Amino acid sequence: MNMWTRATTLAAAAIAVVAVGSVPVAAQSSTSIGLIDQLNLKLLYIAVPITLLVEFVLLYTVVKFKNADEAKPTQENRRLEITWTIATAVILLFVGVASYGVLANPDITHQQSNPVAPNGDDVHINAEAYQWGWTMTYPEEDVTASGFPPNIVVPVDQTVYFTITSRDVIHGFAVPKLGLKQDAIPNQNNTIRTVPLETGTYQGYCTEYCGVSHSQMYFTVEVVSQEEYQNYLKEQRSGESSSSDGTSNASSVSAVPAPV
Ligand SMILES: [Cu+2]
Repeated sequence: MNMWTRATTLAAAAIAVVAVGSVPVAAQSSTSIGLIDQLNLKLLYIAVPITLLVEFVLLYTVVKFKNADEAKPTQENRRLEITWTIATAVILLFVGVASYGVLANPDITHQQSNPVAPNGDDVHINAEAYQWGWTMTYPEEDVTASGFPPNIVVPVDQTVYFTITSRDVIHGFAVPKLGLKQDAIPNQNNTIRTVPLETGTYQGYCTEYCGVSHSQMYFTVEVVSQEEYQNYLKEQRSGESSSSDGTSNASSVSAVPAPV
């Protein structure tokens, strides 16, 4: 490596550090999306310098050898070969360790069956997909999320478990802004968890093409304060007990205010 190449490499690395350093890190809306964003940023630290280095070497070669009559065969350079083998190994190891740390995190990975026994404080929601919609229930609270498409209300700063399944074909449960995504498979319960960190309304939808009304399979996740969450549960319970037909239907419990 001559002086010129060395200087170019250094410049590339410096630009990369500045570029990556100026990437704004968005506020985390949940623990899951926080982990995903952090990993993305780490991988960017690796990818940007490599991209710049390759582009600089490419341009340098094109400019330097543009008038060469014919390409000369490469001579063996053991030092260079050892360097790039070790460098590649180190980079892949870093990417592997960083990725595995996130993939294995309980806020990212899921459990096949339904062994989750949430503590008293945890919120547990069953999300059942069907052609074409979602039934969202709170099994411990005996509450069904109202609205069509349904609106799930969850408290901020508290662990929430979603147990996802399907009544018919394969669907997909996804709330991108909260970093949640999981397959909804018939006869299988996939449980994922997260801790919402910011109040607000987050759009969710089906991410597995499942028939003509696939695009209608929306739902929302509303993250509210603990107090609002308790009020929500109370309202839902009284709203459901006042419905005469007994069968709690997700679409029947709409915005009708409960009699007090
Ligand atoms: Cu679907």
